[in-house]
Amino acid sequence: MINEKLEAAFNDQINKELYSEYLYLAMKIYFKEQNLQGFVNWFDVQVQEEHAHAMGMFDYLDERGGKIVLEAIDKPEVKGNDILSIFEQVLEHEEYVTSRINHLADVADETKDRAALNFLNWYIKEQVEEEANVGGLLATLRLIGDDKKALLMLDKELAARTFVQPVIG
Ligand code: OFO
Repeated sequence: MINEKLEAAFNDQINKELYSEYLYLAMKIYFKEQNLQGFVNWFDVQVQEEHAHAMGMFDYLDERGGKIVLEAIDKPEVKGNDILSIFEQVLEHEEYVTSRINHLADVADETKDRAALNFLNWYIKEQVEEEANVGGLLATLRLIGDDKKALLMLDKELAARTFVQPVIG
């Protein structure tokens, strides 16, 4: 049986992962409007990944006999209105998610739940990858600047990204 405080922290993180899914779905709209289909595809994959992250925790909480409680998902707020500021927000958001995953791991540590800590290691590693991917993309976008041709080349590259169902835990 899972500790109540840890159960609440897992439920909170499920909500945050679903919010991430919702936020990336909202960002995808901008790229659809710009007709940048590679970016649209990148966000599609991102949306599926976030859904998988939420479901990984959902299934884990269930497996541990915890009570799953779904709260309302906040309205997604896309702050910027250009590619660079949207990706700055993506990085900022991933850094925030990292801090929440670390918090969840702290609660697992506090409650001496070694199994949960072991499970959460997957998410800790995933966040390193997420931040590195987005950070890399952001650096490329800064290099591209106003170069439309280079942007279209990047768009083509992003069209090749595919979703791979992660094996979590
Ligand atoms: Fe779930 O990793 Fe992004 O937010």
